[in-house]
Amino acid sequence: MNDMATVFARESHRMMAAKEFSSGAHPVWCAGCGDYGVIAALERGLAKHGRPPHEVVLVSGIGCSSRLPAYTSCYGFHGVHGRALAVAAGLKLTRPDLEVIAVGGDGDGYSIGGNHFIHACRRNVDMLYLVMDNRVYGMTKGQPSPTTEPDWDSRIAPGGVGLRPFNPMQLAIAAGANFVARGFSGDPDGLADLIVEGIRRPGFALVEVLSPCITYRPEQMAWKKMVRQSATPPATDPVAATAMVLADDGFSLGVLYRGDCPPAPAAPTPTATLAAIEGQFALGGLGQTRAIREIP
Ligand SMILES: Cc1ncc(C[n+]2csc(CCOP(=O)(O)OP(=O)(O)O)c2C)c(N)n1
Repeated sequence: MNDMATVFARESHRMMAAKEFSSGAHPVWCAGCGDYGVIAALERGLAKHGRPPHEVVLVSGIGCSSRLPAYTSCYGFHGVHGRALAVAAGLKLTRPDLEVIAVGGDGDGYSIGGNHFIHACRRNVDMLYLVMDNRVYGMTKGQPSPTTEPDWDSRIAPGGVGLRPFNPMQLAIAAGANFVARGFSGDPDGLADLIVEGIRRPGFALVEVLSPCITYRPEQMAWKKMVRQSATPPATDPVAATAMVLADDGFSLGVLYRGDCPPAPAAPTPTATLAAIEGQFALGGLGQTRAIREIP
């Protein structure tokens, strides 16, 4: 083992403090945004989990909530709108040694990223997906999202969109996610526990967080009076879990579903060198490979 590897191995086994997961950069979020509670919970959860920041990668798309990776000391990839899960799944399958966590908003994950969401659940890739659901597109000034209530009246959608919101928990269970839980940004300790369990449970874990947008949806401040711990123990059968989720008003917190499907296997170790792979994609000039020139 070289010197750096020895340091890392030692680091992997020491107690971590939540503040070690903070980058020190001050979030640009509005004062009172629920996402402050989510990052506090994530830092506490990661400290409890015990892997050092350099072994954790946070992958996000675009949105206020998707800025989260920059506020942590973990590796981060703040990518393209709706594509966090595609990047995160690829990373986890090729680097199973890393703790991979995708984060973002309901617009990012359930609108433009909806297809990736379904297939990440279906593939059951071993990672955590933390969705900060404020039922609105915060960053782009308040458009309705797939989880917005049909009658939410706003300047951009007068009288409401009139569409039934979809239920992310139901969708995740139907598509094959192995762990489904709901947390609240106003309960960072409870959320931290859900995050730890979601990380540790093999397979795809969805932790949906009710995280109010105080700027475009100030009425969501009332959520703190509406949330409560789920009265039903977590279901282990997808049919029972679906029935439970459908009967719920969307404010029950805790683990809703714990499955036992084996996670997607890691990708085989590539045998080709990077230069050889690059060569296959080179178009013309000196980089053109024999293989490409031979294509009829
Ligand atoms: C391809 C593409 N389409 C649209 C946008 C504009 N856009 C940026 S963030 C966003 C929605 C973000 O909403 P959400 O994911 O709910 O996050 P929040 O800001 O509420 O945390 C949209 C539509 C974009 N950046 N890229």
